[in-house]
Amino acid sequence: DGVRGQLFEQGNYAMFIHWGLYSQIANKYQGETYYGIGEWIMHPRMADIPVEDYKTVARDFNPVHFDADAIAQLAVDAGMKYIVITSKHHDGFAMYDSEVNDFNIVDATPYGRDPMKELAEACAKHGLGLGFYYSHNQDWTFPGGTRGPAITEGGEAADFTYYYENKCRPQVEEITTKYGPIEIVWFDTPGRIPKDYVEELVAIVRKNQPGALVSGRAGYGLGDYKSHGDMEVPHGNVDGLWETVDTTNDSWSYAWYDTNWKTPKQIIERLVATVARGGTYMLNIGPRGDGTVPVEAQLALRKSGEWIRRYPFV
Ligand code: JFZ
Repeated sequence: DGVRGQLFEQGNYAMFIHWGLYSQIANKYQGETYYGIGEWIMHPRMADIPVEDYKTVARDFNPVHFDADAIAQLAVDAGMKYIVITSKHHDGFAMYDSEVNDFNIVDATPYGRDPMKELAEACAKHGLGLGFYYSHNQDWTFPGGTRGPAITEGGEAADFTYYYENKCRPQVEEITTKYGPIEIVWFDTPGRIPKDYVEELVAIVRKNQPGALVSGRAGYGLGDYKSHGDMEVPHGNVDGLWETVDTTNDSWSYAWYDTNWKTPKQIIERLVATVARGGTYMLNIGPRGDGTVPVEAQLALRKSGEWIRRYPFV
């Protein structure tokens, strides 16, 4: 919890984690495989899953092999300085113990543990920073969220304000107060969210986490830095604070068929190309629904990490 911006100067290699109910589906739904980014499986262009059906997936979500300490150790071995994980993606499922909404990992699954709490503790123990991804505009399962249902469970019309006041704002309060000091709130896909809501969300982060960065994808230029297009490594120098987000394979979240793993050499090349141009490189892993991290991703991270840690350029 130092000076804002310091993170990108001192910690310009990070682990991104996409993990949620969609990891359980792994791009195979009702016997059929869908190709694309796994965390979008609900979407009409993918399996087109109705909200009520998607919610039942939580009953089988039991990531007993999730090991926060092992993931933190993997990040350390890779040479990374902090971890940013999906606290809530567009599907609306909270991967933490939310008092505000019971569509979350503690209240809606047999697992009943709070992995964000465990990860916060593991990061503190291993000297890593922690950040939370939070989908502030899109919420596909809560009434009024962008691409979400238009009516409440009681049959009343729900607009974006309904979603914002009853879920988004109070959940951003939660993720910025329940887990100790965090380094980043990674908002994404602002779409048409009204500007005053983004201003208020940024103010909440400032109040609760004065040292935390707000991602460029908060919207309206209100974030602290620029995010390049996904998986895009720039070909020239870029001014200011910026990052590139990238994947170890193709999908962000776990997809059963996705074996297009980057080699250790590719990882080092992309990291060097980014940090040499003044940026921060955040490389994603997608744990399975049972909490395990694919061994190929672990090997690529550890092998590249041997070289990265030998020459402390990040
Ligand atoms: C978003 C999400 O929709 C996606 O599921 C994933 O979480 C990714 C990291 O972020 O997708 C985007 C957002 C912005 C761009 C591309 C994909 N962009 O600006 O190029």
